[in-house]
Amino acid sequence: MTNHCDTASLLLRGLAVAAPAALAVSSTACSSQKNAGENEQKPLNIVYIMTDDHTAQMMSCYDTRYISTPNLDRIARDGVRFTNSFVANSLSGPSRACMLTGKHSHKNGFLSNEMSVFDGSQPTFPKYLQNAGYQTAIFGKWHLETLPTGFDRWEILPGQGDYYNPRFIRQEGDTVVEHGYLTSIITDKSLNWLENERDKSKPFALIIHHKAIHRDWIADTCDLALFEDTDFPVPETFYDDYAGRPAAAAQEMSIDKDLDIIYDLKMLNDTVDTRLKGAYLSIIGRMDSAQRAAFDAHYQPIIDDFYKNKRSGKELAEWKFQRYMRDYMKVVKSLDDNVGRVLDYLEEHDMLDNTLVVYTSDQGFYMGEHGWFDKRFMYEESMRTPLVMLLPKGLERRGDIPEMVQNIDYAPTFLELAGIEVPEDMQGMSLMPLLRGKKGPEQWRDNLYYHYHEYPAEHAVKRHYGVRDDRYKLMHFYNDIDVWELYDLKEDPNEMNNLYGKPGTEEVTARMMHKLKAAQEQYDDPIREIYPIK
Ligand code: SGN
Ligand code: CA
Repeated sequence: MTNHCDTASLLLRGLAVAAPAALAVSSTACSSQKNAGENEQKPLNIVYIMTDDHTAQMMSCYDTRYISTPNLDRIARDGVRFTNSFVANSLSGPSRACMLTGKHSHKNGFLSNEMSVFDGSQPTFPKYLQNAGYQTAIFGKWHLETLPTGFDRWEILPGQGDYYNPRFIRQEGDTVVEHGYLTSIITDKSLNWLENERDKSKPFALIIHHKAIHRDWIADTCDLALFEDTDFPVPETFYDDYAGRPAAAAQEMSIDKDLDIIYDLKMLNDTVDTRLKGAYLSIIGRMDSAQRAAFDAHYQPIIDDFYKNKRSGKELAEWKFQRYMRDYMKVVKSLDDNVGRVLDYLEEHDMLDNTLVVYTSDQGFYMGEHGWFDKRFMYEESMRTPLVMLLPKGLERRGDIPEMVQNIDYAPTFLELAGIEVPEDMQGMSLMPLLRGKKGPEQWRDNLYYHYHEYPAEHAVKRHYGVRDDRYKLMHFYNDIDVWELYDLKEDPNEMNNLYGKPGTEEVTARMMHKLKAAQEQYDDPIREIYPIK
Protein backbone atom coordinates (compact mmCIF):
# COMPACT_ATOMS: atom_id res chain seq x y z
CA MET A 1 0.00 0.00 0.00
CA THR A 2 1.00 3.58 -0.33
CA ASN A 3 2.70 5.15 2.60
CA HIS A 4 5.50 7.57 3.23
CA CYS A 5 7.52 4.88 5.00
CA ASP A 6 8.11 3.24 1.64
CA THR A 7 8.48 6.12 -0.73
CA ALA A 8 10.16 4.53 -3.72
CA SER A 9 7.71 1.72 -4.09
CA LEU A 10 4.68 3.87 -3.41
CA LEU A 11 5.54 6.04 -6.36
CA LEU A 12 5.41 3.06 -8.62
CA ARG A 13 2.39 1.39 -7.10
CA GLY A 14 0.30 4.35 -5.94
CA LEU A 15 0.54 6.28 -9.15
CA ALA A 16 -0.17 3.24 -11.29
CA VAL A 17 -3.84 3.46 -10.32
CA ALA A 18 -4.11 6.96 -11.77
CA ALA A 19 -2.28 5.71 -14.86
CA PRO A 20 -0.44 8.91 -15.74
CA ALA A 21 1.53 8.51 -18.95
CA ALA A 22 4.89 9.00 -17.29
CA LEU A 23 5.74 7.30 -14.05
CA ALA A 24 7.09 9.49 -11.31
CA VAL A 25 10.54 8.90 -9.97
CA SER A 26 11.37 8.52 -6.35
CA SER A 27 12.71 11.50 -4.50
CA THR A 28 16.19 10.03 -4.64
CA ALA A 29 16.31 8.34 -8.01
CA CYS A 30 16.91 11.37 -10.17
CA SER A 31 19.73 13.18 -8.49
CA SER A 32 22.02 12.63 -11.45
CA GLN A 33 19.60 14.03 -14.00
CA LYS A 34 19.96 17.71 -13.27
CA ASN A 35 18.05 19.97 -15.57
CA ALA A 36 20.25 22.21 -17.62
CA GLY A 37 19.34 25.80 -17.05
CA GLU A 38 17.52 25.11 -13.81
CA ASN A 39 19.81 27.53 -11.98
CA GLU A 40 19.95 30.26 -14.53
CA GLN A 41 18.59 33.66 -13.69
CA LYS A 42 15.00 33.61 -14.74
CA PRO A 43 11.84 34.39 -12.82
CA LEU A 44 11.84 32.62 -9.49
CA ASN A 45 9.72 29.54 -8.85
CA ILE A 46 7.20 29.16 -6.05
CA VAL A 47 6.39 26.00 -4.11
CA TYR A 48 3.53 26.76 -1.75
CA ILE A 49 2.66 23.98 0.70
CA MET A 50 -0.44 24.51 2.79
CA THR A 51 -1.90 22.06 5.25
CA ASP A 52 -5.29 22.09 6.88
CA ASP A 53 -5.70 22.83 10.59
CA HIS A 54 -1.97 22.48 11.33
CA THR A 55 -1.34 24.76 14.24
CA ALA A 56 1.97 26.27 15.33
CA GLN A 57 1.79 24.45 18.69
CA MET A 58 2.35 21.28 16.68
CA MET A 59 5.54 22.37 14.92
CA SER A 60 8.73 22.09 16.91
CA CYS A 61 10.21 25.21 15.30
CA TYR A 62 7.40 27.12 17.06
CA ASP A 63 6.72 25.00 20.12
CA THR A 64 8.85 22.24 21.57
CA ARG A 65 6.31 20.85 24.03
CA TYR A 66 4.73 18.17 21.87
CA ILE A 67 6.09 16.89 18.57
CA SER A 68 9.33 17.02 16.63
CA THR A 69 8.90 18.14 13.00
CA PRO A 70 12.44 18.02 11.58
CA ASN A 71 11.51 18.76 7.97
CA LEU A 72 9.34 21.75 8.77
CA ASP A 73 12.03 22.92 11.18
CA ARG A 74 14.56 22.68 8.38
CA ILE A 75 12.61 25.36 6.48
CA ALA A 76 12.65 27.63 9.52
CA ARG A 77 16.30 26.91 10.28
CA ASP A 78 17.62 27.58 6.78
CA GLY A 79 15.08 30.26 5.94
CA VAL A 80 12.74 32.51 7.88
CA ARG A 81 10.10 31.99 10.54
CA PHE A 82 7.26 34.48 10.86
CA THR A 83 6.49 34.81 14.55
CA ASN A 84 3.34 36.88 14.08
CA SER A 85 1.51 35.24 11.21
CA PHE A 86 -2.30 35.34 11.10
CA VAL A 87 -5.33 34.63 8.93
CA ALA A 88 -8.17 37.00 8.07
CA ASN A 89 -10.98 34.48 8.65
CA SER A 90 -10.13 31.22 10.41
CA LEU A 91 -11.84 28.67 8.19
CA SER A 92 -10.75 26.60 5.20
CA GLY A 93 -12.61 27.94 2.14
CA PRO A 94 -12.43 31.56 3.26
CA SER A 95 -8.74 31.23 4.05
CA ARG A 96 -8.03 29.74 0.62
CA ALA A 97 -10.00 32.51 -1.09
CA CYS A 98 -8.06 35.18 0.86
CA MET A 99 -4.80 33.51 -0.12
CA LEU A 100 -5.66 33.28 -3.83
CA THR A 101 -7.05 36.80 -4.19
CA GLY A 102 -5.07 38.85 -1.66
CA LYS A 103 -8.39 40.22 -0.41
CA HIS A 104 -10.53 39.93 2.71
CA SER A 105 -13.57 37.62 2.56
CA HIS A 106 -16.14 40.39 2.04
CA LYS A 107 -14.21 41.44 -1.11
CA ASN A 108 -13.51 38.01 -2.63
CA GLY A 109 -17.07 36.90 -1.83
CA PHE A 110 -16.19 33.62 -0.09
CA LEU A 111 -17.42 34.27 3.44
CA SER A 112 -18.16 30.78 4.69
CA ASN A 113 -17.61 27.08 3.91
CA GLU A 114 -21.28 26.31 4.20
CA MET A 115 -22.84 29.14 2.21
CA SER A 116 -20.30 30.51 -0.27
CA VAL A 117 -19.33 29.57 -3.82
CA PHE A 118 -16.05 30.95 -5.15
CA ASP A 119 -16.39 33.17 -8.20
CA GLY A 120 -13.63 31.70 -10.33
CA SER A 121 -13.81 34.53 -12.84
CA GLN A 122 -12.18 36.98 -10.42
CA PRO A 123 -8.45 37.73 -10.57
CA THR A 124 -6.18 35.49 -8.48
CA PHE A 125 -2.43 35.27 -8.13
CA PRO A 126 -2.18 32.06 -10.24
CA LYS A 127 -3.92 33.91 -13.10
CA TYR A 128 -1.52 36.84 -12.89
CA LEU A 129 1.41 34.42 -12.85
CA GLN A 130 0.02 32.47 -15.79
CA ASN A 131 -0.33 35.67 -17.81
CA ALA A 132 3.31 36.42 -17.07
CA GLY A 133 4.43 33.07 -18.50
CA TYR A 134 4.41 30.91 -15.37
CA GLN A 135 3.24 27.33 -15.28
CA THR A 136 0.78 26.87 -12.46
CA ALA A 137 -0.43 23.67 -10.80
CA ILE A 138 -2.42 22.68 -7.72
CA PHE A 139 -2.81 19.25 -6.11
CA GLY A 140 -4.97 18.42 -3.11
CA LYS A 141 -7.64 20.21 -1.11
CA TRP A 142 -9.45 23.03 -2.89
CA HIS A 143 -12.75 23.45 -0.99
CA LEU A 144 -14.10 26.41 -2.97
CA GLU A 145 -17.11 24.67 -4.59
CA THR A 146 -16.40 25.81 -8.18
CA LEU A 147 -13.57 24.16 -10.14
CA PRO A 148 -10.10 25.75 -10.14
CA THR A 149 -9.28 28.52 -12.61
CA GLY A 150 -5.82 29.94 -13.30
CA PHE A 151 -4.04 26.59 -13.20
CA ASP A 152 -2.44 24.77 -16.12
CA ARG A 153 -2.73 21.54 -14.19
CA TRP A 154 -4.95 20.62 -11.27
CA GLU A 155 -6.22 17.61 -9.41
CA ILE A 156 -8.35 18.30 -6.38
CA LEU A 157 -10.20 16.53 -3.57
CA PRO A 158 -13.97 16.54 -3.51
CA GLY A 159 -14.92 18.66 -0.46
CA GLN A 160 -12.82 17.65 2.53
CA GLY A 161 -11.34 14.61 0.78
CA ASP A 162 -10.60 11.11 2.10
CA TYR A 163 -7.53 10.03 4.07
CA TYR A 164 -7.54 6.48 2.64
CA ASN A 165 -7.87 5.46 -0.99
CA PRO A 166 -8.96 9.00 -1.81
CA ARG A 167 -11.01 10.34 -4.70
CA PHE A 168 -9.55 13.06 -6.92
CA ILE A 169 -11.46 15.29 -9.33
CA ARG A 170 -9.36 15.73 -12.44
CA GLN A 171 -9.38 18.50 -14.97
CA GLU A 172 -10.13 15.84 -17.61
CA GLY A 173 -13.62 15.90 -16.10
CA ASP A 174 -13.64 12.59 -14.26
CA THR A 175 -13.13 11.43 -10.70
CA VAL A 176 -10.53 8.77 -9.94
CA VAL A 177 -9.77 6.76 -6.83
CA GLU A 178 -6.15 6.35 -5.85
CA HIS A 179 -4.83 3.61 -3.63
CA GLY A 180 -2.99 4.61 -0.51
CA TYR A 181 -2.70 7.37 2.07
CA LEU A 182 -3.69 10.86 1.01
CA THR A 183 -0.72 12.93 2.23
CA SER A 184 1.69 10.66 0.35
CA ILE A 185 -0.44 10.61 -2.77
CA ILE A 186 -0.72 14.42 -2.97
CA THR A 187 3.06 14.56 -2.61
CA ASP A 188 3.50 11.91 -5.32
CA LYS A 189 1.36 13.89 -7.73
CA SER A 190 3.26 17.10 -6.97
CA LEU A 191 6.66 15.48 -7.47
CA ASN A 192 5.46 13.78 -10.62
CA TRP A 193 4.39 17.15 -12.02
CA LEU A 194 7.75 18.68 -11.13
CA GLU A 195 9.67 15.84 -12.69
CA ASN A 196 7.60 14.67 -15.62
CA GLU A 197 4.77 16.98 -16.52
CA ARG A 198 5.73 20.64 -16.42
CA ASP A 199 7.48 22.57 -19.15
CA LYS A 200 10.96 22.93 -17.70
CA SER A 201 11.74 25.99 -19.76
CA LYS A 202 9.22 28.04 -17.79
CA PRO A 203 9.11 29.30 -14.23
CA PHE A 204 6.42 27.66 -12.14
CA ALA A 205 4.14 28.00 -9.15
CA LEU A 206 3.24 24.68 -7.56
CA ILE A 207 0.52 24.68 -4.90
CA ILE A 208 0.44 21.59 -2.66
CA HIS A 209 -2.68 21.59 -0.47
CA HIS A 210 -2.94 18.80 2.07
CA LYS A 211 -6.05 17.59 3.86
CA ALA A 212 -3.85 16.69 6.82
CA ILE A 213 -4.25 17.52 9.74
CA HIS A 214 -8.02 17.89 9.38
CA ARG A 215 -10.58 16.12 11.55
CA ASP A 216 -11.00 13.22 12.14
CA TRP A 217 -7.22 12.69 12.28
CA ILE A 218 -6.83 9.32 10.55
CA ALA A 219 -3.17 8.27 10.52
CA ASP A 220 -1.22 6.30 7.97
CA THR A 221 -0.79 2.67 9.04
CA CYS A 222 2.95 3.03 9.59
CA ASP A 223 2.40 5.87 12.08
CA LEU A 224 -0.38 4.34 14.13
CA ALA A 225 1.84 3.19 16.96
CA LEU A 226 3.49 6.56 17.53
CA PHE A 227 2.98 8.71 20.64
CA GLU A 228 0.99 6.05 22.48
CA ASP A 229 3.37 6.04 25.44
CA THR A 230 3.39 9.77 25.93
CA ASP A 231 1.15 11.73 28.28
CA PHE A 232 0.88 15.31 27.14
CA PRO A 233 0.54 18.19 29.56
CA VAL A 234 -3.03 19.43 29.82
CA PRO A 235 -3.18 23.13 28.83
CA GLU A 236 -3.67 25.52 31.73
CA THR A 237 -6.93 26.82 30.18
CA PHE A 238 -8.39 23.34 29.55
CA TYR A 239 -11.03 23.83 32.28
CA ASP A 240 -11.93 27.37 31.21
CA ASP A 241 -15.42 28.38 32.47
CA TYR A 242 -15.73 31.21 29.87
CA ALA A 243 -16.67 33.77 32.51
CA GLY A 244 -17.19 37.18 30.90
CA ARG A 245 -17.16 35.63 27.39
CA PRO A 246 -20.68 34.53 26.38
CA ALA A 247 -19.68 33.74 22.77
CA ALA A 248 -16.94 31.42 24.01
CA ALA A 249 -19.44 29.80 26.36
CA ALA A 250 -21.90 29.16 23.47
CA GLN A 251 -19.45 27.25 21.24
CA GLU A 252 -19.77 23.52 20.46
CA MET A 253 -16.13 22.52 20.07
CA SER A 254 -15.31 21.12 23.46
CA ILE A 255 -12.97 18.13 23.61
CA ASP A 256 -14.98 16.76 26.50
CA LYS A 257 -18.52 17.44 25.26
CA ASP A 258 -18.35 17.60 21.47
CA LEU A 259 -15.77 15.08 20.26
CA ASP A 260 -17.65 12.03 19.00
CA ILE A 261 -16.50 8.94 20.85
CA ILE A 262 -16.54 6.88 17.63
CA TYR A 263 -15.92 9.34 14.79
CA ASP A 264 -13.25 11.41 16.51
CA LEU A 265 -11.89 9.07 19.18
CA LYS A 266 -12.31 5.86 17.17
CA MET A 267 -13.89 3.78 19.94
CA LEU A 268 -15.97 1.68 17.54
CA ASN A 269 -18.36 -0.71 19.23
CA ASP A 270 -21.28 -2.69 17.75
CA THR A 271 -23.61 -1.88 20.60
CA VAL A 272 -22.80 1.83 20.82
CA ASP A 273 -24.37 4.39 18.54
CA THR A 274 -23.28 8.01 18.17
CA ARG A 275 -24.27 10.94 15.94
CA LEU A 276 -21.25 10.49 13.68
CA LYS A 277 -20.91 6.70 13.75
CA GLY A 278 -22.22 6.39 10.17
CA ALA A 279 -19.68 8.94 8.94
CA TYR A 280 -16.90 7.01 10.66
CA LEU A 281 -18.03 3.71 9.14
CA SER A 282 -17.87 5.22 5.68
CA ILE A 283 -14.36 6.60 6.36
CA ILE A 284 -12.95 3.28 7.52
CA GLY A 285 -15.08 1.55 4.88
CA ARG A 286 -12.74 3.05 2.27
CA MET A 287 -9.80 1.02 3.59
CA ASP A 288 -8.69 -2.18 1.91
CA SER A 289 -8.36 -5.31 4.04
CA ALA A 290 -4.68 -4.78 4.89
CA GLN A 291 -5.18 -1.14 5.82
CA ARG A 292 -8.24 -2.02 7.88
CA ALA A 293 -6.43 -4.88 9.62
CA ALA A 294 -3.58 -2.57 10.64
CA PHE A 295 -6.06 0.05 11.84
CA ASP A 296 -8.09 -2.46 13.87
CA ALA A 297 -4.98 -4.08 15.31
CA HIS A 298 -3.93 -0.73 16.66
CA TYR A 299 -7.24 0.57 18.01
CA GLN A 300 -8.90 -2.65 19.26
CA PRO A 301 -6.88 -2.94 22.52
CA ILE A 302 -7.59 0.74 23.22
CA ILE A 303 -11.30 0.18 22.48
CA ASP A 304 -11.38 -2.86 24.77
CA ASP A 305 -9.76 -0.92 27.59
CA PHE A 306 -12.09 2.04 27.06
CA TYR A 307 -15.30 0.04 27.41
CA LYS A 308 -13.94 -2.11 30.24
CA ASN A 309 -12.45 0.58 32.45
CA LYS A 310 -15.23 3.13 32.56
CA ARG A 311 -13.97 6.64 33.16
CA SER A 312 -15.95 9.73 34.04
CA GLY A 313 -15.55 13.39 34.90
CA LYS A 314 -12.06 14.83 34.72
CA GLU A 315 -10.49 11.45 34.12
CA LEU A 316 -12.63 10.92 31.00
CA ALA A 317 -12.06 14.49 29.73
CA GLU A 318 -8.29 14.06 30.03
CA TRP A 319 -8.40 10.62 28.45
CA LYS A 320 -10.14 12.21 25.45
CA PHE A 321 -7.54 14.96 25.38
CA GLN A 322 -4.71 12.42 25.26
CA ARG A 323 -6.37 10.41 22.48
CA TYR A 324 -7.00 13.59 20.48
CA MET A 325 -3.39 14.73 20.87
CA ARG A 326 -1.95 11.36 19.89
CA ASP A 327 -4.10 10.91 16.78
CA TYR A 328 -3.45 14.48 15.64
CA MET A 329 0.30 14.00 16.03
CA LYS A 330 0.41 10.77 14.06
CA VAL A 331 -1.08 12.69 11.12
CA VAL A 332 1.47 15.49 11.57
CA LYS A 333 4.30 12.94 11.43
CA SER A 334 3.33 11.77 7.95
CA LEU A 335 2.92 15.36 6.81
CA ASP A 336 6.39 16.27 8.04
CA ASP A 337 7.91 13.26 6.27
CA ASN A 338 6.18 14.18 3.03
CA VAL A 339 7.28 17.81 3.20
CA GLY A 340 10.79 16.36 3.59
CA ARG A 341 10.35 14.50 0.29
CA VAL A 342 9.55 17.77 -1.49
CA LEU A 343 12.53 19.55 0.08
CA ASP A 344 14.81 16.66 -0.85
CA TYR A 345 13.60 16.75 -4.44
CA LEU A 346 14.23 20.47 -4.74
CA GLU A 347 17.64 20.15 -3.14
CA GLU A 348 18.71 17.18 -5.26
CA HIS A 349 17.69 19.04 -8.40
CA ASP A 350 19.53 22.21 -7.39
CA MET A 351 16.29 24.14 -7.38
CA LEU A 352 16.46 25.75 -3.96
CA ASP A 353 18.50 28.72 -5.21
CA ASN A 354 15.73 29.89 -7.49
CA THR A 355 12.63 28.72 -5.65
CA LEU A 356 10.64 30.30 -2.82
CA VAL A 357 9.31 27.48 -0.63
CA VAL A 358 6.43 28.41 1.66
CA TYR A 359 4.91 26.26 4.39
CA THR A 360 1.73 27.37 6.12
CA SER A 361 -1.71 26.17 7.18
CA ASP A 362 -5.20 27.42 6.35
CA GLN A 363 -5.47 28.49 10.00
CA GLY A 364 -4.38 27.56 13.50
CA PHE A 365 -6.19 25.13 15.79
CA TYR A 366 -6.93 24.52 19.45
CA MET A 367 -4.99 21.73 21.08
CA GLY A 368 -7.06 21.73 24.24
CA GLU A 369 -6.65 25.44 25.03
CA HIS A 370 -9.97 26.65 26.48
CA GLY A 371 -10.96 22.96 26.39
CA TRP A 372 -11.31 23.05 22.61
CA PHE A 373 -10.53 21.49 19.26
CA ASP A 374 -11.40 23.35 15.97
CA LYS A 375 -10.74 27.02 15.14
CA ARG A 376 -12.96 29.92 13.85
CA PHE A 377 -12.46 32.30 16.80
CA MET A 378 -10.28 35.39 16.60
CA TYR A 379 -8.52 34.21 19.76
CA GLU A 380 -4.80 33.67 19.32
CA GLU A 381 -4.56 29.91 18.71
CA SER A 382 -6.84 30.01 15.67
CA MET A 383 -6.19 33.50 14.32
CA ARG A 384 -2.51 32.58 14.15
CA THR A 385 -1.16 30.28 11.49
CA PRO A 386 2.36 28.91 11.07
CA LEU A 387 4.43 30.50 8.29
CA VAL A 388 7.99 29.51 7.40
CA MET A 389 9.83 30.02 4.13
CA LEU A 390 13.00 28.94 2.37
CA LEU A 391 14.25 31.91 0.36
CA PRO A 392 15.88 31.83 -3.04
CA LYS A 393 19.23 33.50 -3.72
CA GLY A 394 18.96 37.23 -3.58
CA LEU A 395 16.64 37.28 -0.59
CA GLU A 396 19.07 37.36 2.29
CA ARG A 397 16.83 37.64 5.33
CA ARG A 398 17.20 34.75 7.81
CA GLY A 399 15.77 33.94 11.22
CA ASP A 400 12.65 35.40 12.78
CA ILE A 401 10.41 38.01 11.20
CA PRO A 402 8.26 39.60 13.91
CA GLU A 403 6.08 41.91 11.78
CA MET A 404 2.35 41.10 11.78
CA VAL A 405 1.50 39.39 8.51
CA GLN A 406 -1.72 37.86 7.22
CA ASN A 407 -2.78 35.40 4.52
CA ILE A 408 -4.00 38.26 2.28
CA ASP A 409 -0.29 39.14 1.95
CA TYR A 410 0.74 35.99 0.06
CA ALA A 411 -0.74 36.93 -3.34
CA PRO A 412 0.99 40.32 -3.55
CA THR A 413 4.23 38.67 -2.35
CA PHE A 414 4.14 36.12 -5.16
CA LEU A 415 3.40 38.80 -7.75
CA GLU A 416 6.28 40.97 -6.61
CA LEU A 417 8.60 37.95 -6.53
CA ALA A 418 7.65 37.28 -10.16
CA GLY A 419 8.22 40.88 -11.16
CA ILE A 420 4.51 41.57 -11.70
CA GLU A 421 3.04 44.85 -10.56
CA VAL A 422 0.67 44.33 -7.62
CA PRO A 423 -2.83 45.49 -8.62
CA GLU A 424 -4.26 48.30 -6.51
CA ASP A 425 -7.32 46.36 -5.44
CA MET A 426 -5.28 43.65 -3.68
CA GLN A 427 -5.63 44.39 0.03
CA GLY A 428 -2.61 42.51 1.35
CA MET A 429 0.94 43.85 1.55
CA SER A 430 3.80 42.18 -0.27
CA LEU A 431 6.18 40.52 2.19
CA MET A 432 9.10 41.06 -0.19
CA PRO A 433 10.45 44.10 1.70
CA LEU A 434 10.61 41.88 4.80
CA LEU A 435 12.37 39.09 2.91
CA ARG A 436 15.01 41.26 1.27
CA GLY A 437 17.20 42.48 4.06
CA LYS A 438 18.13 42.00 7.66
CA LYS A 439 15.91 44.84 8.84
CA GLY A 440 12.19 45.23 8.42
CA PRO A 441 10.85 48.16 6.47
CA GLU A 442 10.29 51.48 8.22
CA GLN A 443 6.63 51.33 7.35
CA TRP A 444 4.64 48.27 8.24
CA ARG A 445 1.06 47.92 9.43
CA ASP A 446 0.55 48.14 13.18
CA ASN A 447 -2.66 46.13 13.33
CA LEU A 448 -4.61 43.39 11.55
CA TYR A 449 -8.27 43.09 10.67
CA TYR A 450 -10.28 39.87 11.12
CA HIS A 451 -13.85 38.90 10.24
CA TYR A 452 -15.51 35.49 10.75
CA HIS A 453 -18.95 35.00 9.14
CA GLU A 454 -20.04 31.34 9.44
CA TYR A 455 -22.98 31.31 11.87
CA PRO A 456 -25.33 29.57 12.46
CA ALA A 457 -23.19 26.54 11.63
CA GLU A 458 -21.29 23.58 13.03
CA HIS A 459 -19.45 24.41 16.30
CA ALA A 460 -21.73 27.41 16.94
CA VAL A 461 -19.07 30.11 16.85
CA LYS A 462 -20.84 33.47 16.60
CA ARG A 463 -20.04 35.95 13.85
CA HIS A 464 -17.40 38.42 14.89
CA TYR A 465 -14.88 40.93 13.65
CA GLY A 466 -12.05 42.74 15.32
CA VAL A 467 -8.65 44.27 15.26
CA ARG A 468 -5.38 43.10 16.80
CA ASP A 469 -2.27 45.15 17.36
CA ASP A 470 0.96 44.06 19.03
CA ARG A 471 -0.53 44.55 22.49
CA TYR A 472 -4.34 44.54 22.43
CA LYS A 473 -7.23 42.81 20.71
CA LEU A 474 -10.72 44.26 20.34
CA MET A 475 -13.55 42.03 19.06
CA HIS A 476 -17.26 42.40 18.46
CA PHE A 477 -19.53 39.32 18.42
CA TYR A 478 -22.73 40.17 16.56
CA ASN A 479 -25.79 38.74 14.78
CA ASP A 480 -27.82 37.04 17.55
CA ILE A 481 -25.53 38.49 20.23
CA ASP A 482 -23.98 41.90 20.83
CA VAL A 483 -20.85 41.47 22.90
CA TRP A 484 -17.52 43.28 22.82
CA GLU A 485 -14.27 41.79 24.11
CA LEU A 486 -10.95 43.47 24.81
CA TYR A 487 -7.73 41.70 25.76
CA ASP A 488 -4.33 42.83 26.89
CA LEU A 489 -2.19 40.20 25.14
CA LYS A 490 0.86 41.07 27.19
CA GLU A 491 -0.78 40.68 30.59
CA ASP A 492 -3.27 38.02 29.54
CA PRO A 493 -1.87 36.00 26.61
CA ASN A 494 -4.50 33.29 27.10
CA GLU A 495 -7.34 35.81 26.65
CA MET A 496 -9.22 34.81 29.78
CA ASN A 497 -9.95 38.27 31.16
CA ASN A 498 -12.31 40.34 29.03
CA LEU A 499 -11.46 43.95 29.86
CA TYR A 500 -14.20 45.53 27.78
CA GLY A 501 -16.18 48.03 29.84
CA LYS A 502 -13.89 47.70 32.86
CA PRO A 503 -12.88 50.94 34.60
CA GLY A 504 -9.46 52.15 33.51
CA THR A 505 -9.70 50.72 29.97
CA GLU A 506 -11.49 53.72 28.41
CA GLU A 507 -8.40 55.09 26.72
CA VAL A 508 -7.19 51.81 25.22
CA THR A 509 -10.74 50.95 24.14
CA ALA A 510 -11.05 54.28 22.32
CA ARG A 511 -7.67 53.75 20.64
CA MET A 512 -8.60 50.22 19.49
CA MET A 513 -12.05 51.39 18.33
CA HIS A 514 -10.32 53.97 16.23
CA LYS A 515 -8.07 51.30 14.69
CA LEU A 516 -11.07 49.06 14.05
CA LYS A 517 -12.97 51.86 12.36
CA ALA A 518 -9.96 52.73 10.21
CA ALA A 519 -9.45 49.07 9.21
CA GLN A 520 -13.10 48.67 8.23
CA GLU A 521 -12.81 51.78 6.10
CA GLN A 522 -9.50 50.79 4.57
CA TYR A 523 -10.76 47.31 3.64
CA ASP A 524 -14.23 48.59 2.81
CA ASP A 525 -16.14 46.08 4.94
CA PRO A 526 -19.89 46.72 4.56
CA ILE A 527 -20.47 45.53 8.13
CA ARG A 528 -19.56 49.07 9.21
CA GLU A 529 -22.89 50.28 7.88
CA ILE A 530 -24.77 47.83 10.10
CA TYR A 531 -22.65 48.42 13.22
CA PRO A 532 -21.23 51.91 12.74
CA ILE A 533 -18.40 52.92 15.06
CA LYS A 534 -18.69 56.49 16.28
C1 SGN B 1 -15.99 19.72 8.92
C2 SGN B 1 -15.70 19.28 10.36
C3 SGN B 1 -15.71 20.46 11.31
C4 SGN B 1 -14.85 21.59 10.79
C5 SGN B 1 -15.29 21.95 9.39
C6 SGN B 1 -14.53 23.07 8.75
N1 SGN B 1 -16.69 18.33 10.80
O1 SGN B 1 -17.33 20.11 8.78
O2 SGN B 1 -15.25 20.03 12.57
O3 SGN B 1 -14.94 22.71 11.62
O4 SGN B 1 -15.14 20.80 8.57
O5 SGN B 1 -13.16 22.80 8.67
S1 SGN B 1 -16.60 16.80 10.31
O6 SGN B 1 -17.58 16.05 11.11
O7 SGN B 1 -16.92 16.76 8.89
O8 SGN B 1 -15.24 16.33 10.55
S2 SGN B 1 -12.30 23.50 7.55
O9 SGN B 1 -10.91 23.44 7.97
O10 SGN B 1 -12.52 22.76 6.33
O11 SGN B 1 -12.77 24.87 7.47
CA1 CA C 1 -8.83 24.16 8.01
